[in-house]
Amino acid sequence: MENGQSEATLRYEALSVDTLATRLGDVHEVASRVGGDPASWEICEVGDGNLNLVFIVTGTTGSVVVKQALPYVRMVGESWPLPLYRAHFEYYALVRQAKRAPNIAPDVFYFDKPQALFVMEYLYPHTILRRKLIKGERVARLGEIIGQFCARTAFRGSELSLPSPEKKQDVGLFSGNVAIPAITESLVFTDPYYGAEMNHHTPELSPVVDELRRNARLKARVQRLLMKFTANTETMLHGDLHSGSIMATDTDVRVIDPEFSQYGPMAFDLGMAVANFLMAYFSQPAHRQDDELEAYQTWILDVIEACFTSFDAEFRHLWQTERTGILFPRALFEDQGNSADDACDALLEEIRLDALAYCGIEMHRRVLSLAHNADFEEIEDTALRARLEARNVLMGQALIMNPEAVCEIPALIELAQAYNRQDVL
Ligand code: SR1
Ligand code: MG
Repeated sequence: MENGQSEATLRYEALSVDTLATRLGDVHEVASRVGGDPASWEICEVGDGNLNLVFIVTGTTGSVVVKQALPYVRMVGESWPLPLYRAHFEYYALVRQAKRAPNIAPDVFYFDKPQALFVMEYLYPHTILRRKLIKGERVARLGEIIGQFCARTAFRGSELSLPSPEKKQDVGLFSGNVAIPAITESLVFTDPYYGAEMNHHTPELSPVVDELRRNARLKARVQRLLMKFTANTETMLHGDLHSGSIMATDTDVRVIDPEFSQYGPMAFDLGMAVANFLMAYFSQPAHRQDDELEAYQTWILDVIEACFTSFDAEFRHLWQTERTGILFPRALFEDQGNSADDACDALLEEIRLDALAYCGIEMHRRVLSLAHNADFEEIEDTALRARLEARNVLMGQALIMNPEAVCEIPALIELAQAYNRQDVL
């Protein structure tokens, strides 16, 4: 059974900076880390995400982060209710990630199920990667670590590795988290491709958007990918691996916020992460002076290449060393004198093609659907913003329609460079 208090404890109540110390002051896992008199704790609400409350709590000996779900979507308000139980799944995901990809997710110290809250490690001096990319800061081994994280969680959460009953039970558990996949299914896969109510986009981008939405072959292809997404329980995903879900220093990389975790296709997280690197790449002309633009954009492309290369290398390593599940068993291959290397190559190619297509969809939804990203959104000159977004939208379309053309990573990099030179608006 998962850790947590009984349902009989206090009724849910949203925390505030005024009530947090009283409510959590006598919780040993919190008080022992924060230190001092709870009445003197420094408490700030820092949630800048779309859904939850997030507090940093500091005392005489340290700091912790408290995250609590609200019964509605924070960015929209009470008109969009969202079940509190989603926080339980975020906690379950953090616990699983800690085992599957050690030292990347924050440590969790305390979980209160009825209050839909958990308390975790305060990452310091880490900052949100998206802000670093907008500022033009570099992070050592960024692509390598994200690729490794995606490979480890994909492989170790699947029946390539896990005992089948354990994995199937977990799929059963996560299938209770129905509200979260529904958001991804509409906001990511569907809304960008028609005039959905909550959508918005830069006005000057309209000619590109209108043409995209008239492309029936594109919409059919995205729906096939959605079908795969809804029907596929290959592994436990992070589910929202954008650059706001990554915190970093110049030399350390951590992945936070698996609040959109669900079982799904192995390629999904890799595709999302790369999409966010590509959006950082395309938005750079608005954030950098000419003298540093090219070098910084080249660094982002190197991050993308490293991400794919390290995903492949780590997946192959796990294939050799941890293939203990029911899939591709050694009994069928090595024990019969057959190599399983070709099977691994073929699977990796399929994952890469799907990742490229999911990448294209994420590139679309962040400029066309509800939840945009700051990389583009903070560009005040809307004509410039639209020009850069157009490159991003068109490359996204190419990735969805013909991922095979850029299955080799150097070709993907060349395609990004070609769109980066292209002016459609
Ligand atoms: C209503 S939530 C909107 C988006 O924010 C999160 O970051 C997810 O990406 C979700 O799709
Ligand atoms: Mg988030």
